[in-house]
Amino acid sequence: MWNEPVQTMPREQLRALQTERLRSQVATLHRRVPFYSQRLSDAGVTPASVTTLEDLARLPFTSKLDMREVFPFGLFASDPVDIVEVHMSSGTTGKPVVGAYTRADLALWGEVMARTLDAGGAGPGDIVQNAYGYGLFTGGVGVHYGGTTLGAMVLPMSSGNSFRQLSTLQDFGTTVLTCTPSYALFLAEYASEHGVDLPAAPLRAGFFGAEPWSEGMRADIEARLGIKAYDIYGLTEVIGPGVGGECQFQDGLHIFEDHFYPEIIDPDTGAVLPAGERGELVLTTLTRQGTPVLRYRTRDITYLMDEPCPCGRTSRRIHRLMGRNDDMLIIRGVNVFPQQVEEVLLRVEGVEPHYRLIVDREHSMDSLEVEVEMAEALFSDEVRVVLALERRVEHELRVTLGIQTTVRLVNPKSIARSEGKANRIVDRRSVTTSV
Ligand code: DLL
Repeated sequence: MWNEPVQTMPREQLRALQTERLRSQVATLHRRVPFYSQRLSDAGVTPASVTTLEDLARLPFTSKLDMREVFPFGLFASDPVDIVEVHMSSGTTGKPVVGAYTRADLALWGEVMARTLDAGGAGPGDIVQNAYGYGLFTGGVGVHYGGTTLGAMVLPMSSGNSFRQLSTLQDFGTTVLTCTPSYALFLAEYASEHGVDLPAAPLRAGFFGAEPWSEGMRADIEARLGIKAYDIYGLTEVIGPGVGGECQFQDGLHIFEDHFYPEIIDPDTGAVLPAGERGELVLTTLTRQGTPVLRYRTRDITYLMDEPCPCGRTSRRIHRLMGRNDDMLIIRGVNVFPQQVEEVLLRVEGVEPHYRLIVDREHSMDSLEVEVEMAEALFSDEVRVVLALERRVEHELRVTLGIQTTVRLVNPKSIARSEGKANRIVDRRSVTTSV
């Protein structure tokens, strides 16, 4: 096991380590990040009063919205000169969320991702085909650091280009595939269309995450690719992938608790819930330097599993993610908020901000169709004008969201108005319901 002494540390010792690290992290945040010193003093907490892990419950939460307000540098706890890498993902509206890494943070990322891959049996001698996107998204680079730290051979493919993915897989005899679960299924279909027998290939394991998937989808991926499919979890705000992952027993994701402290809360009251009770996952970083977070509300729904795991790791696990309690959609691994779509529609002349988002899965790949009302003035116009406007909105959406959509203009006032909460999302993928 990678870093076995740490991963199998007796719980009491682990708690002592977490306590010491929490105290030091709170002191750093108080000293170095005005946003947090203000929040702590608003909550009447001094760093010296934080002496146990239970004290965490008195500390304020951090939300995605907070991050937006202090974009881009407001949560940096290190000198900008010590930051060597930055990643970003979509925020609720307008501004993205920023994660900044010092050299020590990159080493930490490599360490926790090495643990993630090792937990599913990957190691030196493996050929890891990394088809998560490289760039501002944390998936590609995070898995990459884990693979090289572990001593595997990493093929930095990035996402897309299925023809090349498949030929590389065959030419190199790839043994481990890393990508979103929907892309894994897409690749399986693509392979069978091209007469490639993946179960007969050397491929034996895959590490999938960045979007919701179900046990049913796991069974499908395992059968069609002839591999073991492991669930891996993480988020930009905390580090990227590497917050936790499944071991060979595939029963819950081990959280790397010596670096990331998990709590489950009641999303309405904020009260901390005991193991086994379903609620919102809240994470506190214990060792991050660049952008540490205190009680970050992930919006992800799950529960904590504190029974010992037969693998010997002493960390607590979370159940496979069971959905989110906000309206963030994840489309082909990219986070999309309806508000971002709305902002684009408000900007473009000729359309009204009355819309529906129809999410579907075609050939295992997510698609997003945006139905939007055209303005009255345009209603009588020629088809040519309407088509040009559809392409224009698609272009604007691609620039803002980073994904291709299909825009369909509909008649003015044809989208049902709602008297309460607008229900603008039709998600036909329904993978989150069958966990
Ligand atoms: O998706 C980090 C990542 C990359 C994780 C590659 C795993 C593999 P973000 O783009 O910030 O970071 O999106 C984070 O994605 O809050 C969850 O809602 C969702 N998510 C991530 N992993 C899983 C998973 C990356 N295994 C958001 N199951 C999170 C379900 C997941 N949802």
